[in-house]
Amino acid sequence: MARKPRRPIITAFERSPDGGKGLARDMRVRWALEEVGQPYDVRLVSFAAMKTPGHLALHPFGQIPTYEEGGLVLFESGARSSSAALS
Ligand SMILES: N[C@@H](CCC(=O)N[C@@H](CS)C(=O)NCC(=O)O)C(=O)O
Repeated sequence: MARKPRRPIITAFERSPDGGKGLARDMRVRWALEEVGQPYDVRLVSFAAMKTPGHLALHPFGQIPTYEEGGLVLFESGARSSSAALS
């Protein structure tokens, strides 16, 4: 039986300081994933939620974006974008 491909999840601001004009660093990851045609889901997080243990387990600086794919967790947008470009 074929396994269903895992759909990555990225995090982004629930409310961004710029009013959601796409200036936060999740844009780098979104752009890279869109370029390679990789579908993904987005989990929106509040500033308070970013500082909770649950989010800090994904991102030690309590920031966005994070990237989860199966058991893999990345928190540096440049690293994730480069990885997408090379895959
Ligand atoms: N070097 C990190 C920087 C991440 C970063 O600066 N995230 C900002 C949004 S663009 C953030 O979460 N700021 C909220 C905070 O620091 O509390 C990356 O490129 O992923």
